[in-house]
Amino acid sequence: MPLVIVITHFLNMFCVLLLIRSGLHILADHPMLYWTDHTRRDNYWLKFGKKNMPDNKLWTAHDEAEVSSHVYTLPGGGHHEFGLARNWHFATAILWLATGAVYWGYMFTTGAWRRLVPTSWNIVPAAWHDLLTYLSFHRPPVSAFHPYDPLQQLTYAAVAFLLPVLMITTALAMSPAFMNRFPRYMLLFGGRRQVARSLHFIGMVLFSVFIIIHVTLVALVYFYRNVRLITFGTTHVSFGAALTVFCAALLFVLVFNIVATYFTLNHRVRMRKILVGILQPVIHGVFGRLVPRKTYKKKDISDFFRINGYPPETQEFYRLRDGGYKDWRLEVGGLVEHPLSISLDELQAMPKKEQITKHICIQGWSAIGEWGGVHMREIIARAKPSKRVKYVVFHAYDVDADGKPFYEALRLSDMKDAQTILAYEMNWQPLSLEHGAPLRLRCERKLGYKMVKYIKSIEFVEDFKHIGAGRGGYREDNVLFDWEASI
Ligand SMILES: Nc1nc2c(c(=O)[nH]1)N[C@H]1C(S)=C(S)[C@@H](COP(=O)(O)O)O[C@H]1N2
Ligand SMILES: [Mo]
Repeated sequence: MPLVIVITHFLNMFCVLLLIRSGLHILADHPMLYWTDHTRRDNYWLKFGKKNMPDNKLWTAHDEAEVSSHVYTLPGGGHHEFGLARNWHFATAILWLATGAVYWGYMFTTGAWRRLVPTSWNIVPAAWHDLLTYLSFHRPPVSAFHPYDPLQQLTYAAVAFLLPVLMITTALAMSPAFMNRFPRYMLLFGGRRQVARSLHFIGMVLFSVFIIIHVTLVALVYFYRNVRLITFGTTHVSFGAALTVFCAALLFVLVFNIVATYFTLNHRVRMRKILVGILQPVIHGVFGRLVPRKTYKKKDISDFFRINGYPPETQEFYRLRDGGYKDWRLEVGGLVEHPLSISLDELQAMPKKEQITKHICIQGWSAIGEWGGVHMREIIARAKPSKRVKYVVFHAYDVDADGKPFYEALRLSDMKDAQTILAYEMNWQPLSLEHGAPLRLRCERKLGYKMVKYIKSIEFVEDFKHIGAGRGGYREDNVLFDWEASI
């Protein structure tokens, strides 16, 4: 075994373990899997949570999240650490992809792929024979391994070449930016993001089953030989030296996982800063160019649309609501030439844009709805932001128990998308209280948490460091979500 195989094998194991642990935490935040994008509370095919949402009172998708153990999941612990779980997942994915690129590069440039990818159908009966041998608790003779026996060769080929393709293709299909830009690609999954999400989960299960069987067999079948190949790539080395390296590597992985979990839970903000520092340029660089364009038909509209974020409970908002929003004004300010104060009637008199789009919540659920409103381009054209403006901040009426108002900052460039609108209508009805009355943002390249409901004002800024905790949004400040929100 050449050294690059030894090293990439180790890195792969290291990454896959982190990917599984962080992935399970992500799943715990919405522990239901579906085959349809019209996710309801009863049409999942698999559910891990025990929570059932009541019929008689308002609940949110947030209420459905489960707490996951920090032994099995990274970081685990409280509900909404899962923003950090996502950051771990994506940062690890980058290392895993790089490892895979080196491994595949080596395999295909040297012809080593021939050791794995079968070139004759004879391998099938041979693998079957192998399987029967293992099932009868025997092992094939050592001469059958050159370097792998047929059953090993077949499974390794699947795990090294097919499973990663499944994981990568399904991962891409879950990004709102990617999904909305490449509707044809989505046809691979019947146009459904939840199919990709479910297959991504099944791929993880296959990986896990493989790991369990693989590790068991490595330990039971010619361990003396295996441990030398795993560590030094050769059998011409002492067993003691091989075992030492082997144990040291495992210890490193174990300690890394413990430290990573501990550090993430106890230094959440610093951990976010490190991970987002790695991720943001990559995510913006790759997904930031994808201009959304997918729209749906009237018949595609979901009959059920989850809610996230309760309606504001302030006297100020009650007064506006009870007055039918007659006194509500959209205040537009910040670094603009023309500050605006627009009533709902005035907004409704402006050119109307309608779109039927798919909503993706960071937690995992989805739904399709019609949105009618005013193009953000229209507001920008009237307010005339200064050249210095880089971000647009949407301030909302809802305030949490600590008195912190909801807000989110987005790039000015995202506001220019054809699908970025201020919606006062959903499914051809005035926007309901639950879904963000009187006005909410739709920016279809983003995850749901960027689409601020109950809008109070819009502020054009050069930087958002002075707002809230300075991380560019309420969710970023309080539950440490990433800022880009396009994957
Ligand atoms: N003002 C405000 N806007 C908000 C939220 C919120 O809590 N407050 N939640 C966000 C999240 S996480 C999602 S998924 C969507 C949900 O929109 P919906 O409730 O209309 O389904 O709104 C977003 N906008
Ligand atoms: Mo969300």
